[in-house]
Amino acid sequence: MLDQLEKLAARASAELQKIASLEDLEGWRVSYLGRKSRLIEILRSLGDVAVEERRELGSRANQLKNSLESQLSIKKERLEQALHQLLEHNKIDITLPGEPYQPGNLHLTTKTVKEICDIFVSMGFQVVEGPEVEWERYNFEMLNMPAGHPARDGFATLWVDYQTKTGARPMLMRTHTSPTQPRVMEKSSPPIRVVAPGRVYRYEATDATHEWMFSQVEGFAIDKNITMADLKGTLFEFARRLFGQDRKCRFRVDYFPFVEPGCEIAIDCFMCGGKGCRLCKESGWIEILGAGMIHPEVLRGCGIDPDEYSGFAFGMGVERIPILRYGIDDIRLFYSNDLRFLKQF
Ligand code: FA5
Repeated sequence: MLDQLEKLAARASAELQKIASLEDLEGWRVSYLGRKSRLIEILRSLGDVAVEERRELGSRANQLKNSLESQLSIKKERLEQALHQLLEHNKIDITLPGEPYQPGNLHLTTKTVKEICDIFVSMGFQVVEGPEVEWERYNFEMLNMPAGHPARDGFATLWVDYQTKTGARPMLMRTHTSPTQPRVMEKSSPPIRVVAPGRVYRYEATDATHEWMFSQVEGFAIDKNITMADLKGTLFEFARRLFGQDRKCRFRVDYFPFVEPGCEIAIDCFMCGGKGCRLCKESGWIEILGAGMIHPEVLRGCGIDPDEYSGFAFGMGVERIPILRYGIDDIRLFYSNDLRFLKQF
């Protein structure tokens, strides 16, 4: 028994040295000095021990109990001191004034894209995104604009400096969001109803209504028996929801190689009320989107049979919508990072 006590003393002291937290110290106390600990058990059972042995064992057990108790209180004091120092060191003065911070807000373009997409989502369209650095194949060829097609000139292109082994340079900054059409068509089959927002790039001189980088939202629907009436109904409903019933919409024939027939929608100029001004280039109208029935060749090129399916597509300039709504007279304000402008929306 005496031998057991000595081993217990050695183990308890060794363990105590390793303890680094008050929680662990409490655990140590319970196992060596708690009611169910071996030491207390020995003390409790002294009555059953032979008289000759009892005195020595009792005195050693009590000695050990006192020693462990004093080691415990020294350790506790040290740990509390260390904790106190740590808290003092990291003390936060909550009475000091806070650092002022400027709350941010979403960019006007981001908000508008979200609003446009929400309208189409409520009509059953799904939102997808395509890459901004695009292959010539998707941006032009699969949209019925093979190399040398004159319509390519309308999309003043920023080419990426990347050359294939054969010397071709097929990579570009997408000039419109229409490449999402072949990308989606290749991977899925009708019925398809998709809107695809994103940034596009054009190598062109900037003015009040033209930027070299701007945003578009593409939309297209492909199914059996889709007609021009579906396109018109969808876009008029969209324009009414976005601009209200009062704004006038003009639906006019236009040409894009990837649709047949093609059209454009314009909204009457808010600034001059349709009389003609700098913003609308004296026309009274601001064009917001191009659209049409997807060309059968485009469908066929993506593995969709044009005798069975038809579809409509549209692509709108995002910035032109807040321009119309809030009377912003220069598109260049959007990306010149002037917080006085951006914080208004
Ligand atoms: C296109 O980009 C076609 N991909 C649209 C389309 C899609 C037609 C599907 C048919 C079917 P366009 O180049 O016209 O078309 O551009 C579409 C819209 O983007 C324009 O109506 C205009 O609102 C906006 N936009 C065009 N160029 C600029 C520019 N430089 N800065 C700001 N917005 C522009």
